[in-house]
Amino acid sequence: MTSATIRGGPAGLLPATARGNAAAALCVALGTLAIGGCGSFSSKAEPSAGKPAVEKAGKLEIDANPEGQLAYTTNKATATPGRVTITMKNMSGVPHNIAIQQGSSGATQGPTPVLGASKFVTGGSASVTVSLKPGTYTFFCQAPGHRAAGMWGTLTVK
Ligand SMILES: [Cu+2]
Repeated sequence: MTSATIRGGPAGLLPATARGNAAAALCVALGTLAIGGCGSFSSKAEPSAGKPAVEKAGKLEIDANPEGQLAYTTNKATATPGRVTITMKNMSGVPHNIAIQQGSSGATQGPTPVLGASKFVTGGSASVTVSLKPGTYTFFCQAPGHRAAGMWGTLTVK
């Protein structure tokens, strides 16, 4: 792994940067024709930032990107301590779920326990109920590669 990482690291990063620059240049060139179409070229390693999801009466809704991007519609959620049912609507054709992990290790899973997970769904909704104490949690999709691609966010309980 280490030798592959050393050889592949810089070589693997350069094309991604080049693609990003090309995409950005294309966005500038087509700016007047494709307004709003360029946001999706932002880094895939970061979760999408939308309006934070807020728990109400024990229910929290965190939806999957409806166009099939590997992201939820927000990367932030808040809840009060206690039982919370998290529902994910996924209207895309890409199967996703939503899982809740203690702590925050970003785009990688890390060692902290996964407290619960919904079933995978496409074209509908799935939910998971967990009991949460005050603290920081991560919500993420368990489909291989999705969290690494940015399908995760931070749930703050207080
Ligand atoms: Cu997913």
